[in-house]
Order: sequence, then structure tokens, then C-alpha cells
Amino acid sequence: GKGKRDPGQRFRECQQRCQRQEEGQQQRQCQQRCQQEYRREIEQEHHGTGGEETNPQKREENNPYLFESHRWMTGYRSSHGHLRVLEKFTQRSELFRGIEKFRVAVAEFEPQSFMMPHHTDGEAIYIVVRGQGTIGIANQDEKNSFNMEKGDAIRVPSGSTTYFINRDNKEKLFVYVLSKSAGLPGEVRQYFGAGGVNPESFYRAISSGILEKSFNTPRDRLERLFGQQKQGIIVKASEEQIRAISQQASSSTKQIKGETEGPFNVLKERPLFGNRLGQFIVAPPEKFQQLRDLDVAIGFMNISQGAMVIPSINTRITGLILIVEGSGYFELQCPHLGSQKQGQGSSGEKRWQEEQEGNVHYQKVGFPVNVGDLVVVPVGHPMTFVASKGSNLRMVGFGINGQNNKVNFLAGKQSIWSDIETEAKELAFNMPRKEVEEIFQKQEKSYFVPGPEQRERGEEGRWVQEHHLSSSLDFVF
Ligand SMILES: [Cu+2]
Repeated sequence: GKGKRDPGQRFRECQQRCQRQEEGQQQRQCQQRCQQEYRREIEQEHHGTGGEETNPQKREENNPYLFESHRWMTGYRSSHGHLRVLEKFTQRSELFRGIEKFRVAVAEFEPQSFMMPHHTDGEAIYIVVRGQGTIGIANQDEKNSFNMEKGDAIRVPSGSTTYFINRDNKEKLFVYVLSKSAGLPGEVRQYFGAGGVNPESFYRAISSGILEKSFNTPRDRLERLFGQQKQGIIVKASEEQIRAISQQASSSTKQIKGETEGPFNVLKERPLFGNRLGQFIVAPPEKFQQLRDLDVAIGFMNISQGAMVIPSINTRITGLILIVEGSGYFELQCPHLGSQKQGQGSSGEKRWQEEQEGNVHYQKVGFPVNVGDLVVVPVGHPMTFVASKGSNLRMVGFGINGQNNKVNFLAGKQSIWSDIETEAKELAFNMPRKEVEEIFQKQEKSYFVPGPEQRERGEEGRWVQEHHLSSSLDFVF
């Protein structure tokens, strides 16, 4: 039996067990198992213990919007870092057909490490979430390298040979990556020319006769060149090597052939909105040339502990939000899932239906969010984030369809309702004008306000408070 102790206590005991019994990588995996178990219990508690709800596949259909931290797949693992890629969005749900070309990944580098030069068959945008790195980008007749720090973003064109170093000798480097497939939708592959056995170099698959003539070098020497590397995609670099690579790099954006190249710092932008309880900073594609082709915006949001952002909608953007610090609660209202039940009965395959006449229902989808989780915030859907009592909630996101996006607030002083006539409100809510205006004018603040009190006692609230498992990416990845 499960016993009657609360899940939080079980989680802490589970973690302590890991600390006593395991070490290094295994300890981390053990802690991840504790975390998964804890989440499962919390979710079960909330949904009741109906048989269907405990089936993970079923749970995901009910909530395709959350990709928990343990779902990042380790595409490449080595002793000095990882590249973790999220599954294809359409693999999770048909609701994500609109973003099927996009993939996200997180790269983690140990201090003083080097990621092998490679290219991908997709356009990419990199954001440094933590740490200090240097990126090298090489194309025919063109070589650039740039030092990057927290908040720096850079666009890497498809096919460019790219390499990284973490030049700090203490701190890890975390990079959040968006790629857009140029070939098969949602398929983005890495091609390593560098390397040998691990990572496997594609040179090894070139016919040796062709290779010999191309390099003008005997076969046995080439076999040696492409046979030495066995340490994986991220390897340790010496202090001298780090210094040499980062000294050649420039730190700021520069003009090349009329185009700006190099990183720009999103965190230096003026907040789009904010107050002492939170800030939202955006780099829109209108302003940054490098974001224009992909039509992607980059945003950072910080919500102070216990505060929330007033429910709002994005007019054009679908957001791919990575939780980088703290924990909290996310909620959205979805008409697609609201019509799901009718859809299941008639046609087995289709899980949700097109809109039905006069039959709109909004499914509330609410769940705890934690460091390392990815949340998909679909366009047009009302949504909100609440930070837990114990920690600030920090997020970074890519906004697909970034151009001309507006955030429309659904309540508060600066809300869409302040632009709508009293008479229209009177008609809309079938309520005397005095009363309706009184309600709409009651909230004197905008954007960020103190979060709900009942979360200390109430149902969902319990998540928000207790779900403070880990506060840094380090723990999760
Ligand atoms: Cu929906």
C-alpha cells in the first residue's frame, strides 16, 4: 500500500535514499525517478484515482501542453555535456500541426568543454540561458566566432558548421535551441564532420578512393584522422585551448554584407510590460533582423514568488516556454480539448472535433510547472502562470509567428475591456452598466498581481506550494 503520508514527504525520503545509496550520474537518475513518482502521485490525487487517468498515455491526451523535464531525450551524451532534444510536437498531439516544423533542444556543457563542429539541416536560434560560451560559425569563405553570455541570442543559418566552448572554469553553460526543419517537417539532423568513432564522422562513409584524392593524402593516414575521436560530442578543453578560441571571438554584433551577425542580448531590451511583481521582456522579429526569416520572437518572463500574471492571450504567437528557475502553476482554457469527448464516440481516430454549432466548451487545463519543463502556449488560448510561494518563476520562450504579436490582457487596468464601450459591456454581460463597470474597474493594477490565496489550502494550490522540487536547471539536466 501507499500509506497515508503526503507525497511531499515521500518525495523527500526518496531523495534522501538516493543521496545515501547512489553517486554521480546514477544519483541524478535516482532523483529523477523520485521526481516522476512524486508528480504521478500529485496528479493522481488531483484527478482522483480513476483507472483511465492513471494511464500515462491517457493523461497526455488530456494535457498535451506540458512536456515534463524527464521527457527531454538524450540525443548525445558524453562525460562533459549533453544535447537533449524534445520529441516532435506532432508525435504528442495533432493539435500541434501548426508548429510541426519546429523542434527544441537544450545543450548542457560542463566547465571548460568543447562541442564538436557540426551542421544541421535546419535553421536554428540559440539562447544562452546560463553561463558563458563562445560560438564559432563557419561557412564557405566566411568564419565568425562570438562570445556569448546569459540572455544572448544568435541565429545560425541551416548548414553552417557550428561549434561551442564553455569558457568558464566553474559554471555550466546551458543553451536553449529552436530549430526549424528545412527538409522533412520536424526532422532536424546533426551532421558531424569532426570526430571519428564517437561522434561518428560522416567522412568515414565517404569512399576511401574519393577521400584519398580529395585530401591528397594516403588512406592509412586518413583512417587515423577519422578514427581517433571516441569521447563523444562534448569533450574537455585545456585552459590554453579555451583562451585561444575565445580570444579570437568578438563580443558584439557586427555588420557583414549589410546584415547584422552575432549575438544580441534580449535581457537588455526594455520590458514590454512589468511592475514590481514581474517583468516580461521581448525581442520581436520586427526589431531583430536575425529573427525575421523564422518569424520568431524571444521572450523572458520573471514572476516574483507568490505573484501571477493576469490571464491574457497571445494574438499570433504560439509559445514554447522553458522553465529555467523556480516552480509554479500554469493554466489555460482550451476549446479543442473541450470538444474532445464528443469526438471520441463517433470516429475512433480523431480525438478532437472541429467546432460544433452552439456547443462551445472550454476545458480547463491546469498543471504544476517546474524547472526543465517545457510548456506549449497555443495561440489565442486564455492562459496564466502563477509563481509558487517559495521561489521566483523564471522562463524563457520562443514565440512562433512572432511578428505583430500583441498580448491582450483579459482583466486589470490595462485590459481589452478598457477599450470596449460601457454599452457593449452592458449588452455582453446582460447586467446594469453601473454594476458591470464597477467590476471592470475594480482591479487597479495591470499585468502582474498577487496570486490566489487559496493555493495554500485549496486543491490546485497545494501543487503550487509543494511542488517546489528543484530550483535550478542543474538539478534537472
Ligand atoms: Cu485548444
